[in-house]
Amino acid sequence: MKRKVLVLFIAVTVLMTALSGCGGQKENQNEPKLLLGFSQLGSESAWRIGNTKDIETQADLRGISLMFENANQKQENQIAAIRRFIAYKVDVIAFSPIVEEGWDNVLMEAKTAGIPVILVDRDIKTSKAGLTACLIGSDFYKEGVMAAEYLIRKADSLGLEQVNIVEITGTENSTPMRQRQAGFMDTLKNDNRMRVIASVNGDFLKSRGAECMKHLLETYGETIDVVFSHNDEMTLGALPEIERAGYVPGKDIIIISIDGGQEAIDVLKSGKINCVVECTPKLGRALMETAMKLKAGGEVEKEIHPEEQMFSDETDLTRIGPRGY
Ligand code: GYE
Repeated sequence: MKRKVLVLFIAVTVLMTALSGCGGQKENQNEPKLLLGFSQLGSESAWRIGNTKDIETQADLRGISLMFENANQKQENQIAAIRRFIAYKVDVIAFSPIVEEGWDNVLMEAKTAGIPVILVDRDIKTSKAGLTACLIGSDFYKEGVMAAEYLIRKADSLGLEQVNIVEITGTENSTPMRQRQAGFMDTLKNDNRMRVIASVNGDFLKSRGAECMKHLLETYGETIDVVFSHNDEMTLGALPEIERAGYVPGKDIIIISIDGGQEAIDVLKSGKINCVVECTPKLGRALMETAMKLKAGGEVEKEIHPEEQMFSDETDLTRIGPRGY
């Protein structure tokens, strides 16, 4: 008898579960508002790690389901991830393209599948129109301009007549590398004190920053007046090499960096970096809001650039709050 009651109880429970599933009410409550596929390009820097954390936090806050994939610095991994997002029929795809060229085919596939694509952080180059919905990222050209304007002021204040600059650049063919360089060079080109004596590729990595600096010091030694480094990681790799070679960074050599992560700001405060141009990784909120608009079929802004500032030995550094990356 007891067994029969148990069997009956199980049967009723199964039936009720099935019925509530058909009605769909319960399922809808648990269904995510939006399924977002995001391909991050890697984890090469504090900036990148802060960016990933911010995107995850902002998705969580809104109950957005994030399919996250890390491409470990390889474009082919990003292309494969985007193809998986298409096969999975996500609502919206977002990705931070490691380099600018080479995305046309996979983006055509997303377009054919009717899935909108958001570019996060970096831009792409394509001859086809309408492959992406928008770009959410920093104005890297402006960052390069701010770095150069600082240097002009610094050279004025020190009364320098000739300024030999070495540049350590980010990942080749990436938007921040191209735009930071262009903004910097364009701003300096009419100032005939300024000479960029070498430009070497450090791939946005601390280890490469150290290698590049070692090589630059061996080749150009005491003629180096300025290091312009495209990110904090490479700067932090370069500084110990400068000290090892017997120079005082921030005094013998002017150090200019970009990103503004906590570690670099602490070093700026200690005087070993002269200027840090901010590049915020906090793009998650704008990304989630844009993805929700796209899912709802709404219009979105074509380009969203966060406001950014500059920190340097010209300003009061005691007021800088915790950076969060
Ligand atoms: O400056 C660097 C990171 O694309 C803005 O990539 C980003 C850059 C950032 O590795 O630290």
